[in-house]
Amino acid sequence: MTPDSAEALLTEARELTDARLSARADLLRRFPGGRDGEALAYALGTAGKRVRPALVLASYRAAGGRSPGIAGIAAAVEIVHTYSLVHDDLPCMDDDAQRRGRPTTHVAFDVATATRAGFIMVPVAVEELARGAAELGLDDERLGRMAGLLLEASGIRGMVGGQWLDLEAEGKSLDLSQLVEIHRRKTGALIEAACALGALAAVGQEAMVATLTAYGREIGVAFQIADDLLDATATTEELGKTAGRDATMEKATYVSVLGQDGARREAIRHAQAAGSALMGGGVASDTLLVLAGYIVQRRS
Ligand code: GRG
Repeated sequence: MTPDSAEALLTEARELTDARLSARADLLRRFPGGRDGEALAYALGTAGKRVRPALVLASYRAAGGRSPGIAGIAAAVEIVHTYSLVHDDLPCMDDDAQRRGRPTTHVAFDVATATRAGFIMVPVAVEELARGAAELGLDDERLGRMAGLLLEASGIRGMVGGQWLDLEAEGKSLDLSQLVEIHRRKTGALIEAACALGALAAVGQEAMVATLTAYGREIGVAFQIADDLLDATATTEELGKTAGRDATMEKATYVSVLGQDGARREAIRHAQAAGSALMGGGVASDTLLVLAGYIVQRRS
């Protein structure tokens, strides 16, 4: 049985992932311990939507996987995402005081502690990935491929590179091709990796990995366009983070380039392309289709 709604899948992903994150937080409170350990536990304990873990889970199942050990892979992706949020909120980047309805890590602790906590989370994510892979009985070659994929998506060719371009673009106007490049790397790369990792963990056919990667690539861009729209239209209470930051920071977004209606159309177009990628690859997953719809319609 697979969940028949996005909410059901997100709840399941949250329960599976949060148990792992909480166990990790307990370990980190002991080592490195102290203020760094507390900051790590604080960041890992914040309540996100768990979209990336849900995508790992749904992709794993679409590729035929059935083990609960997939939670380790989902948690690894969520830890990388959490690090990115901690660093994104720092004064040298988006300088935000609120995240997931709570003070950001550097506000609750201090900038140096939050910066260290972010860096520590990257190898912690790889440890979690290795543990999950062992529970799934994956061999070292597959683990190496999965770790390489996760780190490449997080690095200069993916998330870090996209964030860098995004910061450099503040106050400048961009065309759509520059914008899609930023969105694909800053946000899309990790979402694409979540889908690819789910497929790789199921040790299915390579064609399945390619199809789920193509789905993730489209849904990743759709996710960031929806984020642009929410920043312009939702409230701080709905978002749990400061609304309207993009305009304040003079960021080029889909909304500033195409307007709200144009941005909404692009988000839907990418979500439909994600569905077409599944169909083209012969992957029948209602859950992934439902998630694609959720990603463009969500209110937080
Ligand atoms: C060194 C230049 C440099 C970068 C470091 C900070 C960083 C790496 C990257 C930033 C990546 C980032 C925060 C992209 C935005 C992604 C995004 C839309 C986040 C919001 O995700 P949700 O809505 O949040 O899933 P929750 O809280 O629900 O998990």
